[in-house]
Amino acid sequence: MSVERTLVLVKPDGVSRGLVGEVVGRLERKGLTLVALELRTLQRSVAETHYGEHAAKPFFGELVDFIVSGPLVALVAEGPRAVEAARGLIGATDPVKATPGSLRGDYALEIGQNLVHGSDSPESAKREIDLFFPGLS
Ligand code: RTP
Ligand code: MG
Repeated sequence: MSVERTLVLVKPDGVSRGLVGEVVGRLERKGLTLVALELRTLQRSVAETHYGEHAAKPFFGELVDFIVSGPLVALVAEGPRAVEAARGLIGATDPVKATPGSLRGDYALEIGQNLVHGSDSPESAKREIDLFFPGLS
């Protein structure tokens, strides 16, 4: 089984609602290992690079405004198939459709404030980890 690393963000809504421990705890209890973790407020340019694949979408401006609106927790988690494992814990993009038991399914209602980000592929994980924690991918 190949060991992977993935980038997870507890978005500003998760930090302001006091859900950092819940997110980190679920990752840890699943068996993923924390490799890096930091509270930081993103520069707009970093947010635009991170979400660059969505630059042409109508919600891009709101997405960037939201992700820079306050401190977030960025972390790198490691484990077998870590990318897929973290996405499973996080749940579907639309929190109303996310399975109860997932983080978004349990704690969010709005697609624009869906609590957590997780890399969507090993290639995205490498790009995102290089952006947030150079040298750790
Ligand atoms: P994320 O990148 O934040 O982990 O979310 P995701 O993979 O589940 O979803 P993605 O397609 O990458 O979309 C990134 C974020 O953009 C917002 N979004 N809004 N209004 C809309 O239709 C819409 N679609 C996506 C969400 O906040 C989503 O997390
Ligand atoms: Mg995504």
